[in-house]
Amino acid sequence: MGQWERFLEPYKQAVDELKVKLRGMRSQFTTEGMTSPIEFVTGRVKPLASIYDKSVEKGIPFEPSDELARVLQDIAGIRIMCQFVDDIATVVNLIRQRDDLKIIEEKDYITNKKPSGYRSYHMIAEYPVETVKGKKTVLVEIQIRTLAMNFWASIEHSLNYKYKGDFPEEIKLRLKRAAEAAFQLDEEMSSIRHEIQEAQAFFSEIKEAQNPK
Ligand code: 0O2
Repeated sequence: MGQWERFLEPYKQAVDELKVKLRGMRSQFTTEGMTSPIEFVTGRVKPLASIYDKSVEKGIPFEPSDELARVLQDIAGIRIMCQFVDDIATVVNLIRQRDDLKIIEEKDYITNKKPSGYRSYHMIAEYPVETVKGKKTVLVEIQIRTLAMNFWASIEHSLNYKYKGDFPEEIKLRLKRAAEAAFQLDEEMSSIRHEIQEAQAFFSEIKEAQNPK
């Protein structure tokens, strides 16, 4: 097994475990007949090419090391998507209460959006992974955002890949406008949250009546 593969193994395990655990939270809410603040959860181990780019950007050697793991912080990444902006605070509190995650840093890019227009709530946490050689604590970055924030970020991320961060002025302007539109969408949805949730509860009752467990 290669040295990178060995180094990344606990991060892969952390991502796999946390996806199951956080998706479990969603189904617990549903089972309890409550609306879940979590819409869906994704996760990834940072690809080697991105680890390379970030190590160059941060000025650290591109090699599997404790320094790299400490500086990068997001080798293991989890993303939690919510329907409404208010759900984000609920999810943040649920995560703060967990015994298996020790939060070491929080970055609120919702109150303080990035100059690019990026909005999201980031939590950096320590997570213990049981390995055959004993316990290994790894850092995990958890990004919590609405569906609208996620839509904007994934489009901007692909364009960033294309233009390597050097956007033509026209694209920059359009992205700013799109970020504003995503913000307005979140505001509008929040204002009719009650109606939306009533309709969703109604439809899930119908579905359950049609397919009883
Ligand atoms: P990927 O491909 O998602 O892994 P720094 O950039 O060094 O000042 P830091 O500490 O590295 O900041 O992390 P930061 O900015 O808190 O969060 C980094 C991650 O947040 C990014 O990871 C993205 O996932 C996301 N992110 C931050 N800013 C933006 C943005 O302007 N647009 C988009 N689309 N995503 C953003 P990576 O490693 O850059 O990318």
